[in-house]
Amino acid sequence: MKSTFFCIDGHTAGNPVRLVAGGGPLLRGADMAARRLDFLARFDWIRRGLCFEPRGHDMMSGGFLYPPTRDDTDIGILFMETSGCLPMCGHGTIGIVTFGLEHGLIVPRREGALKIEVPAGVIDVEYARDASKIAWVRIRNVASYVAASGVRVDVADFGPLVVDIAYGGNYYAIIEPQGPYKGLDDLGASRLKELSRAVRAQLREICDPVHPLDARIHGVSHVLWADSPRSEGADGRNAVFYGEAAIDRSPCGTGTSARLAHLVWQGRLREGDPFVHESYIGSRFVARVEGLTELSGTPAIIPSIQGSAIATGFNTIWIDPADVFADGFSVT
Ligand code: PYC
Repeated sequence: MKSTFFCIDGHTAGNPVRLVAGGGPLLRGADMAARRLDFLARFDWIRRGLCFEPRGHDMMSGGFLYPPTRDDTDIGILFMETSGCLPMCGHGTIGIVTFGLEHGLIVPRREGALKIEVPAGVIDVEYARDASKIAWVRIRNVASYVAASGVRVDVADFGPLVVDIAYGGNYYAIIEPQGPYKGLDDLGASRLKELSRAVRAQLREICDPVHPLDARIHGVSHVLWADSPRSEGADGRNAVFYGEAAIDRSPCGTGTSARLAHLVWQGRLREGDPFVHESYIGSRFVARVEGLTELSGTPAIIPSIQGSAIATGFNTIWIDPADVFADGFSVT
């Protein structure tokens, strides 16, 4: 029997967000982290079917709303994308909150503010309405920190790179311009994807960063290529690789959080500093180092990310087990 999902599709700063507003499964688990594992164990076919071709594409990303497991939170979010179910997703949160509020799926206890449970922890969210629309969403993200620095990889047909690893809700390999990496414009999207796959594969053999407070969160999943800004008023630019073939069209919320932690660690940003981050396609998030903290003795920061999302339509999608491509596919 086919399974039907009622989705609100749209994008945050150009990167897709598919909010599954109906048809999501009931999950077991005492918190969103446990529910994430339950989803992956029993319902990952839904993610694959909704994210990969022919119903999705390499960049497809989104999530489900769930009742929270804690009295002090308004709602829970489970993220999905082609790379799996992320502990946290910034552009996804901005999109899901926007579409959820605009369509009455999220009812805030206090107008303008939400406390949201995600697999990586609890995040505070602020937003502003503009008539029936949500003008912007600001996330006060989970504590972000530098997990490793100076990791050397040698990429065939490219050269050696020194990579730092930082956490912003997911673990990022951060690569700054150096030696063979002259900047984003020198490479282009296809080459970035090829190189990212090679960098991530090598890193996964060398190290497995583990979250100091939650061992369920571990491993480098994303690769962030940093660069100087292209347009006036921006402080930096990046291209974030995820899954097997995606370059984030948004500046990437968790990537920006990791980058902020990295820049604070380097002494290039301080508490209170804003940071306007440009994406590969030139869209922007406004970020800020909201505070300094620590994670089991490791210095960390609390970043915020602000951006906006646009809903593009309703999408009723079914997955029919008789479809030879029910499980989706990707062409890399
Ligand atoms: O915005 O955090 C983000 C994100 C993760 C992967 C793609 N976007």
